Parts: sequence; structure tokens; C-alpha cells
Amino acid sequence: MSTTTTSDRNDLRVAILGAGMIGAVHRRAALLNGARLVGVMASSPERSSSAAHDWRTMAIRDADALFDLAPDVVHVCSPNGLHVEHVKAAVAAGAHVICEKPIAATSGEADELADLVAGTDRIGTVPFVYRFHPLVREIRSRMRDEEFGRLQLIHGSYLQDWLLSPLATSWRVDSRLGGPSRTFADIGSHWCDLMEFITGERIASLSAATTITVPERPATSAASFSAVSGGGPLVTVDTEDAASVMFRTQSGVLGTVIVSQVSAGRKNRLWIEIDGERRSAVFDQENPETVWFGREESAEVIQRDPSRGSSDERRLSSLPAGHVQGYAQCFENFIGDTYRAVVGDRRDGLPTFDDGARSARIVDAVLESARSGAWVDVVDAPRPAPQHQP
Ligand code: SOE
Repeated sequence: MSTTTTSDRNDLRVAILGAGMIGAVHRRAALLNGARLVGVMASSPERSSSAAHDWRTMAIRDADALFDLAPDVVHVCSPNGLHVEHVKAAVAAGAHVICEKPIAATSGEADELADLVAGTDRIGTVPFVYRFHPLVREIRSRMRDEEFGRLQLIHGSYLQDWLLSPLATSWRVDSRLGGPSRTFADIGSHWCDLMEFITGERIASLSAATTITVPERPATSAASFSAVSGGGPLVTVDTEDAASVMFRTQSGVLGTVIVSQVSAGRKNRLWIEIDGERRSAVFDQENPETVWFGREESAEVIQRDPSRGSSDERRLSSLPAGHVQGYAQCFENFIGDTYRAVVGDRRDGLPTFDDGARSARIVDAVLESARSGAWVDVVDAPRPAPQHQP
């Protein structure tokens, strides 16, 4: 088993389970953070060999082989339905774990994973990477400095179009592989995490409706993003294409969010507005270099700038102002902060398995409300204190 010491940060041995689009994003961020990739496992031995060849590393036979490999960190980027098995194998191998969201298909299993990691001296983190946009930190910092006053309303959306075509499919569409919620678990989870992270508010209850706008799609393919060009058999879709959620936070603020994977022209448009009694803020993930701040008498747009703003805005700005930073740098920063925490240097704002478990409870509530038509409470489960706080 691995025994990481503080001096190891630039030479962590990491393994990646899953070689799809998001596995490749993890690999890039891991390498940029100085890690040594010791193995990759994909969806079949053939795909593992081919990914290992492309990524110049070793193919991992199965998750149990992690035990002998003894990596310091395992990145779990496999289809959602495999997360529980893969996280457990990583923990059994003594590794720290980074697991894609949703960490599990149900909140019961997500709690189990969070408890499992908390019972070790290892950490578990979840790539809620939009927290790592420098200007997200700037809004959060101004909110903490009470520039906004009492919150009036929180609203926004997260819209994509990669499943607009009735010919498009992915493992995410099939509830057996992706879990019972698709769009909300995949991207609504990001929006809710970001909203709670920026505002410090917690969703207390919600009322949701979901819709399946494409009732049949080609049978699932292993690839994450794939437009299948007809020919294959059609299967009935059992996960939502879009959802609309109204919520109230623990302090009573009303909010709404709409999520969709079928909104033409919207690629990855996470948009959030927070309206306070003194000012409002808007952040648009596709234009992350600016933030709009509104006041009753005027509004201003500020630009990301490593020489201005909060300490976190400065710390997470790796490029000068005007040299556009985006998703890739968020990912690098998230992986960087995870590896720092692995060696005992924990920074503020790191999304952990506790955040992943909370997210799973929100997803459960959305599905339950969509089924019953009732408002559903989101319970904040008390979590045992981690055995070791890096
Ligand atoms: C696909 O919907 C996806 O890659 C998500 O899985 C990511 O979490 C999101 O950041 C971008 O879209």
C-alpha cells in the first residue's frame, strides 16, 4: 500500500479507471500537476491496451489489480454504475480517490462511500470543477464580505445540446449504466454545488418536474459523447433529457434551475444569477473571464485579473488577464488542490466525497419530487468526522 509523504507531491503515482472523454481530461490535469501515470483501465481489455499505448502507460487488468499496483491516487472516471465497485477497490488498495460525479447512483450508496473514505486516512474528492474558476471565487469572496446583503432570489440554468438528436446516445442514457437520473445527476449536480458553494446557502426542499423529449434512442454505446448514425436497434429511454426545479434554501431563499441536454446551440452553458438586496451577480461558465455585478443605480462587468480581487481569484489565475482561462485550468486547479491535500496541504474549497454524497441526496429528492409531484425535503445527513483531516 502507498505511504505518501509531504515531499511526494510532484511525483504521485496515479491510476485512471476510464479512458473516455473525462478520463482524458483527468490524465492531462494529472500530468500537468507532475503526477506519474502508472496505469489505465478502460471498458474492455482491448480498449485498456489501446489507451495504455496512446497514454504511454500500463493497461490495468481489472480493479482488483490496483492492490498490487498500489498507486497513491486513483481517478475513477468509469461509467457511473461502476463507481461504487471502483472506489471500493481503490480504497482497498490504500489509495486516495478522485471520483467523478455522481459518486453513486443512490444517496445510500454515496453515503456508504463517503463513510468508507472517512474511516481511512485517505481523502476522496469529486470534480465539481466550476468552483475553480477564479471569478467564482471572487463572487464568493464578495458574498462573504456581505456586499450583497440579504439574498432575494437565486436562479439559473445549465443547458447542453449533445443529446438533442434522436440519433445521439451514450452510456449515460441507460439507467443501468448511468443511474436513474441522467441530466440532473450529470449537470444539475454541478449547478447546485456551485450555487451552494458561492452563496453558502443549502437547498432545504424542492419541487421538480422532469421530461424525456426523445423517447427512443439507439442502444447505448460505450463512448461518452457519440452521435450514432442510425442502423442500430432503438431502445426506450428511461432517464430525463431535461428538468425544472424550484427550491427553497435553509434560510428561506427561493430559487429555480433548469437543466437540459437537448437545448439547441447550448454547449455547456452553466449560468447563475444571485440577487441580493444591495447587488446581484451573474456568472456564465462559457464566458468565465468576466462577471456581471448589478446595483440599482448601475452595473459593472469585471474581468479576471491575477493582480486584483480576492486571494483565491489571484491564486487560481494561472494566466495574465485577457489570456483566456477556462474549463481546462479549472480541472488543473482542482487536481492540483487534491494532490496538495493528499500531501497534507488542504486549501479552501476542495469538493470532497461529503459534497458528492450531498449532491446524491439532492438528485434523489429531484427524482422523488418528479415522481410524486410533491415538495421533498433534502436531508443533511450528519457525517462521522474523518479519521484523518489532511
Ligand atoms: C457531459 O454532460 C459533461 O462532460 C459532464 O459530465 C461534465 O461534468 C460537465 O462538466 C460537462 O459536461
